[in-house]
Amino acid sequence: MITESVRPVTNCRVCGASDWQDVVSFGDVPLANAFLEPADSYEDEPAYPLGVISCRSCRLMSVTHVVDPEVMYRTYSYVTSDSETITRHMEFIATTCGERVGLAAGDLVVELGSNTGQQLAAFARHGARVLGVDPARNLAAVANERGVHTLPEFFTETTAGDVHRSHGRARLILGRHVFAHIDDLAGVLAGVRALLAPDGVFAIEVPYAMDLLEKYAFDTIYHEHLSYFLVRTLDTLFARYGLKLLDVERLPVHGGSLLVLVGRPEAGRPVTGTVGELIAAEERAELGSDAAYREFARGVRVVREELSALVRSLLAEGNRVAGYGASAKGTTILNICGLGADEMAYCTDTTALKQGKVLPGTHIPVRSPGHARNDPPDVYLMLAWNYADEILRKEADFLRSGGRFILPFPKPAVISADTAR
Ligand code: DWN
Ligand code: ZN
Repeated sequence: MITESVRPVTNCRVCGASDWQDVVSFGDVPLANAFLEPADSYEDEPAYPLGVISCRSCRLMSVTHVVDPEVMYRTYSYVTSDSETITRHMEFIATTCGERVGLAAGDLVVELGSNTGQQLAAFARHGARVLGVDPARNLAAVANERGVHTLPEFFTETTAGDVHRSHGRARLILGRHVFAHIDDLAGVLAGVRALLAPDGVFAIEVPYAMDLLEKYAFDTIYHEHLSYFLVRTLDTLFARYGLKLLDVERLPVHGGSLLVLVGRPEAGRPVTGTVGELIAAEERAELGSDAAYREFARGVRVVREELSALVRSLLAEGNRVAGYGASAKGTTILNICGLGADEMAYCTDTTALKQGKVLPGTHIPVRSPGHARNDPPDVYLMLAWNYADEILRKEADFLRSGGRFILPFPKPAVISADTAR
């Protein structure tokens, strides 16, 4: 463990309480996106404690330890996917948020964690003025090259003030799969208040804790994901920091997410019925009680054991197994299930930045789809299962020639040409 870059969570970042229920603990695990160059030895590879706790007061689920964001994000390997699923989703976000905010041509849209600028490019096509803010210098450079102006910074109150002075107020501030990565929620929300137009909307997309709990999808647990939110927790959070939760929508993207719209209370935008409906569903599922999290921990133990046993039995039958998608989630699965380079031939991934490297912790080599096509395994462990439909369509030939996929959640299952949807 590298002690100077990590600190244990003490007080809840949403409500300030410190009465935590221990949920799961995975020991020391390397960072999910810290891909390595192939080497003879990986002795110095950093690993940090990984586990989840639940705040008994507001039911935020949090990782047990926070790793310095400078370590995790200044150079980043995850490039927003250009898959059909995500391309369609980004168009949906641009249309839906545009309509809900009532965006007019020339209105400013600012995105936190804007990666290489794909989402903002969709807003620009709809006529918005766009500005990205992303701490990953390598990705901000790519976004700037494609013409999406991007500041290589963390979004803080200071950054927000600078953007306000240089660009004016934003009618939409967007954070897709970045809000759950932020420790200083007070600072970021102060920045949002400083930059948001009086009738503006702050829209975020976060993994939904209900999906995590229902599917036992423990692979979404890694150091980048500091928070797993329920709607009731988000409601508490925004009220605490002078904002108002306006709308929530469950979306299938990234294995189960919430699109959350937030505004200034004084703007008088209406609150939709889905907010109360989802809070009521969370109450019905008794997500305020310790029992729900004990049940999650039990399910995680079962999936972990079954998945590991399934891969090992396929190997014992003489099959060659490889990973499909060197996702951050995949790093968690492989490390937590103890599946390494002895078990997995390689991991295929479309991201050029990842190809030729090895996965954190397990040191499984990452290969391009071209390599995978020329040297296919018998079975793929689907590590990007959130794109399962798209991948099964794309890999119809692999399935037709007898190849199989393992889908990990909610119960590990083998998919062949006969069973593929
Ligand atoms: O929150 C986060 C989410 C949104 O993105 C980040 N903390 C990190 C990242 O998580 P992830 O790596 O688990 O995300 P994805 O989008 O599920 O990653 C899929 C991986 O699989 C990418 O590396 C691309 C790859 N892929 C592939 O090789 N072939 C994906 C598809 C669809 C494919 O057909
Ligand atoms: Zn709390």
